[in-house]
Amino acid sequence: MIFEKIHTVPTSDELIDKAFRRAARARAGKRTTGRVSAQKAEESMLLTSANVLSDNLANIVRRFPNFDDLPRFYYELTDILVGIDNLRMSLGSVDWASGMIHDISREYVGKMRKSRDAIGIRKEAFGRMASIIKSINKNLLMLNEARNTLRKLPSVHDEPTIVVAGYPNVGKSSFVSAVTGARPEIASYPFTTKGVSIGHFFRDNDRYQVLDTPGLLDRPMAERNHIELQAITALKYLDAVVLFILDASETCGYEISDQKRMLDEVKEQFDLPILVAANKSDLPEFKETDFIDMKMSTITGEGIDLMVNKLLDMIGEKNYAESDDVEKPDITF
Ligand SMILES: Nc1nc2c(ncn2[C@@H]2O[C@H](COP(=O)(O)OP(=O)(O)OP(=O)(O)O)[C@@H](O)[C@H]2O)c(=O)[nH]1
Ligand SMILES: [Mg+2]
Repeated sequence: MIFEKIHTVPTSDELIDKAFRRAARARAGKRTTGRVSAQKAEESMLLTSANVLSDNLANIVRRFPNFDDLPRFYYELTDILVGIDNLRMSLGSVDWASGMIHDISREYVGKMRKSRDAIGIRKEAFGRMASIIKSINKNLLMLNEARNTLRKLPSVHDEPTIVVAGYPNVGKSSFVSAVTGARPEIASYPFTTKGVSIGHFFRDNDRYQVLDTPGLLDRPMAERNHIELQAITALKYLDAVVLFILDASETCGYEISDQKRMLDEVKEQFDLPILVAANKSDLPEFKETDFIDMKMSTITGEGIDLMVNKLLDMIGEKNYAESDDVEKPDITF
């Protein structure tokens, strides 16, 4: 997971404590008698605290991913959850502070060498460094909150994906289990209580990902707020096709006409290829409809293999069309 290597971001007080404790230890190590060695001890105290501070700050910045390199899906989610501009600003402040601390230590080492009051100079430097660190406390707090939020994002891989949509109880999870064989991994997803479940399967040595999105693509768009819509929209940045599952037996409790309405909304919302599957073909209540692409039953297994083949064809066609967009040979006869 991309955000896993971000460590806890310390507060100003924690950073200052750590730096000054290490400085005191550095001085203790150098303490002998005489004015020159006393000055050396103060200098080492100053340099140690400055290094601890500027290194820690630089590491905070380094451990956040470069936002321009994030897969678009994660970029969108990061923006919804914490705001990319806010993050950039906070990281910029931390980077600035790291540089300032470095400059202050240079400046005060110089002063110390020309002065008889090494302790006074060192204290003054500490005061300036501490105030720089305190001035970025709100940025540090923001980054730590962002870190805690981003770590909870699901590990959605950058690989061909089938996004499963449909009303509650239509058989979405049953389909995912039928295809992936295993119990899918459940991961939290912004603005849903149920999270997403992610399964994988292999075909001809290629790995595919199946994403079940209960609570996300299972009810009319009009019932959603702006932020939920954005969380849904992020899905379109995956290399994905959508499988819309319809319960053609209506035993899920939703009429086909309502399910059809949601299908139209999903089509409008996503610029992704959509396959419409009518599930529960094993039930006597199963109704034939004209807008479906295929029938299936996740209980008897009828139609599942054909469904998967068709979905993989759609992924292949989509990627072929996209690669075609990029290199248009200019052939004239
Ligand atoms: N008869 C029949 N029942 C099915 C079929 N597929 C799923 N079911 C049943 O329908 C119910 C709902 O199935 P789920 O796979 O949990 O549906 P879901 O879409 O994941 O539901 P939510 O997670 O609540 O959105 C379960 O009782 C399944 O056993 C099918 O092909 N035939
Ligand atoms: Mg489910």
